[in-house]
Amino acid sequence: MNKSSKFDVTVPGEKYEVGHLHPLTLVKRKIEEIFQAMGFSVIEGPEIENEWYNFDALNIPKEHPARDLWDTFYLKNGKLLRTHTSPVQIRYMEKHQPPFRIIVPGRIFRHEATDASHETNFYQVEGLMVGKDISAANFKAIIQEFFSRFFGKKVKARLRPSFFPFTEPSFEVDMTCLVCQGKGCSTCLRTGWIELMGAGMVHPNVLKAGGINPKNWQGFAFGIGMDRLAMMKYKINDIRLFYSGDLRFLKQF
Ligand code: 2NL
Repeated sequence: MNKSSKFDVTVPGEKYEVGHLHPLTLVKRKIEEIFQAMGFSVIEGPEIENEWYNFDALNIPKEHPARDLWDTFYLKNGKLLRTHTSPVQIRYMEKHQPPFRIIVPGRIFRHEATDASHETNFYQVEGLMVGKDISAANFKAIIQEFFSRFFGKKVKARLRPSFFPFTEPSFEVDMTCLVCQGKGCSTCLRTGWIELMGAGMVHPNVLKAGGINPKNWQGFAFGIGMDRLAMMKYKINDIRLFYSGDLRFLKQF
């Protein structure tokens, strides 16, 4: 190199770090892609809600414990932080007549103590499909297909009876345990199944609250914790890691 030259153009440039998407963003986008391919629209709505949209319209009784201060963050103006994304579905029903199929991903809030599986701020995705003859069998087929595409393996779904005020009948939904492929292991407590979400047929009172006549229409709804899905997919054992901002965690995705 010429000694009078100021710059050595052959010296490698300085390396700088490039950021990337958060694991929850990756999971949200994957969920949206899979449901959009099955004909669902992605809808979003406000995080600050009122009691009508968050509770009353969902057939949740006035004396229900979830309304308690321990579970809901109430604001000074009588509003609250939504505890699920269901209010967005109610708002959607008010403006659209069936048939429709939507998913609603979003941030939700619960006033509770945090630990490895609980956060006060987390993410959920709910789904709602309403039509002339939509049944629980349609739900089972769609969710099984969703799980298979999301986890990239053939998995089965199983419905067990449960209760939610906004669906009747209601189910807990289990999926084949991916650690042992359903053979039974310590993760699934030897059952071969992992509980993942809740679902059911939309309660007639909820359709009515959304301005839809339950005599003409029926449908299913479901709710999944997005953090929980991400934890299953990436084998993460503490929900708080998502919100820690810890680069040692984030750099793995
Ligand atoms: C759970 C349960 C669920 C729904 C959410 C829903 C919404 C409308 C009408 C009826 Cl507008 N249902 N959402 C239904 C069943 C279960 O979530 O445990 N999620 C983690």
